[in-house]
Amino acid sequence: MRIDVISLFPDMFGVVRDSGVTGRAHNQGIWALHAWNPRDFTHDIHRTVDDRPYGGGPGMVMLAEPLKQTLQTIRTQRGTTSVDNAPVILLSPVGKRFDQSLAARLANSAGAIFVCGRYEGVDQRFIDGYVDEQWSLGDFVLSGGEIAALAMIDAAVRLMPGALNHGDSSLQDSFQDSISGLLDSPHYTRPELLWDQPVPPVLLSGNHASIARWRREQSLALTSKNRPDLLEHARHLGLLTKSDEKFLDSLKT
Ligand code: 4HQ
Repeated sequence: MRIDVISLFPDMFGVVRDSGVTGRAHNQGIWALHAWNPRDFTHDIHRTVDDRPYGGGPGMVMLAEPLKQTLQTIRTQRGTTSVDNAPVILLSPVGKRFDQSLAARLANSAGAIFVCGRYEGVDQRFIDGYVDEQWSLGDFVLSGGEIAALAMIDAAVRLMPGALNHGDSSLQDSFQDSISGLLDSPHYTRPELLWDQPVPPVLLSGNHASIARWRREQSLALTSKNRPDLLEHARHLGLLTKSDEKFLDSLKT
């Protein structure tokens, strides 16, 4: 997979290229990252990338022309023909909310070209003419699209075959389950007694059925408390057993 990003701060993408799971996957050639600065595609003495908004108002708007020039260079390098129809994705709070299914879609694709805006946003004519999709990290305002793009790249790359240490897809499965179904249960490691708090004894019992039931109940209780929307969704999909419902009932009393 090849990811291109257009950003006034291309150095920010060193984080996913060089560290952790995504860094190792990059070194293994599982994915490639190319970061482009639209300032390098300006032609005026001040290397201008923004200007004042028509109609007035605060802040500045990113110029369409340097973004278009950057995109044309990327398209030439990627090869406009054949299988490479990488979508141009703008990070924006007005976009479709990013989730695990979009991460999986990206992970299973040949890649994407992410456009990271700064200031108040991007000239709408660039969006109308060149952007295929708009994705949002969530209902909050960032200073730029970079941190949203970094989060999305991380979520996608870790799903690619070979990216995780835990070879098989077991980790991915539990993650998928926890997102589409219930929140993950708590984890414990050594020591057995820490700050006067013991590890829940069931986890030391060696009884795998009891452990599975305990984890399930922890997930149910946590999801009920923090994400009742996910619990309702899981119920709607028929993912809750009679035993689950009985346990949830017992929480109410
Ligand atoms: N932005 N999810 C870039 C965001 C955002 C989000 C605000 C995008 C600023 C210039 N991006 N503009 N939320 O808050 O993706």
